[in-house]
Amino acid sequence: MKIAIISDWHLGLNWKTELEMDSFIQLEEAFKQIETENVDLVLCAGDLFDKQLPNHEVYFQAIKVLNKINIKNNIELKNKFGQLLKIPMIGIIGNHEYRGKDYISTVELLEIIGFLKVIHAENIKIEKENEKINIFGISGLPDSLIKEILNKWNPKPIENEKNILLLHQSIKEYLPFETEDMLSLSNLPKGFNLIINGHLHWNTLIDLEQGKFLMPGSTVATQLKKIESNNKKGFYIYDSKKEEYKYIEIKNTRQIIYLDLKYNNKTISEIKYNIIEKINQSLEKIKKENINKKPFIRIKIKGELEDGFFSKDLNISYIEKEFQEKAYISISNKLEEKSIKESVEKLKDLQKNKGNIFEISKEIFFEQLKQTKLNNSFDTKRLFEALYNKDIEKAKEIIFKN
Ligand SMILES: [Mn+2]
Repeated sequence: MKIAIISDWHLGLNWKTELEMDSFIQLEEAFKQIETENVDLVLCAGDLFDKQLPNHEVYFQAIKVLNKINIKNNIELKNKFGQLLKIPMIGIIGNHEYRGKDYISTVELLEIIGFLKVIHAENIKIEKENEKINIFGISGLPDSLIKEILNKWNPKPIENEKNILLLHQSIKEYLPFETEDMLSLSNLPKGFNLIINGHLHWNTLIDLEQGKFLMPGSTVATQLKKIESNNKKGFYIYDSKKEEYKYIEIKNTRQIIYLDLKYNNKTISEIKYNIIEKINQSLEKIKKENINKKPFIRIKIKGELEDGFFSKDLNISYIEKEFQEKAYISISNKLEEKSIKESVEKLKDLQKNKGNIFEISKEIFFEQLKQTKLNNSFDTKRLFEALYNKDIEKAKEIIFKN
């Protein structure tokens, strides 16, 4: 059997922004490519929609895309209402659409229209020419519940047949943080030839003891994480007879570029020109790859400014405007100022030495004046005394009559 494995479409992502059609366009492109692979079955590991309750426009676009998919239902797969499906597709509910058993999820709405069969804590046998594959699946559940519910369900792979399990969970080994309850590769259910996990938006395929662990990743970039920008969006094609897997990138997806820039002792304009240069280099690279969509460029700036320069003077919106025709740019500015760093240190010292409030406030005042570079133009001590005595007229006089 030939099986397409795809996940996390996040239909309706960035709705009401310039990027609102990306999730639909990229899903349509993915299925156009899947159609050419002559697959028997499509498996989808959750998060088909971005929101629990999308608006009608999002459903409209979703149904429009799904209606165009042309994959014959040769295995005669039916939904739970006994209707033959328009697409031979089996899916699970992801955390983005999970609403509990008392409510209808977006994915179940797609099921009743005939686009897929939804499974939860159950399995279904698919047969084609003497080949039997059992598809098991469970909805994406909170970390605090998944182990307990998996234990209760206790999915049992069927001997001498192939067994595939669909999950939508966080996995310890792939995340920079972990919770006690989070599943790890070592406590995944045993005995499956293939475990497919949605939820994490980058693709991977590794060997486990008995079989494979595969994450198709999302079909659209969501959180703009660095790991997502290093992987191109796509899906897997699994040939169960040949035991072959291939990852296929979706054509013409929007590119995400992640620039981590660190500076030391640089002025604002040096930094500004360097950022512009780096953006231009990235745009050149994209041009060479013949991608005609405006990319995302996410820039993180760190490091220390030359003395006397202020982080707030880096005009981020100027850079964003400069490139608005060519890229979506988001800059996070974490530059540190030398003088502020030093004054904070000094204040810490003062506190340690138990300076009184009057002395501390005086120190803060002088430190802040120093940063404005005005402290040579008038008598700062006199100004402080005047302000301390709430004598505004006197303070004005000291500043302006110098
Ligand atoms: Mn997701």
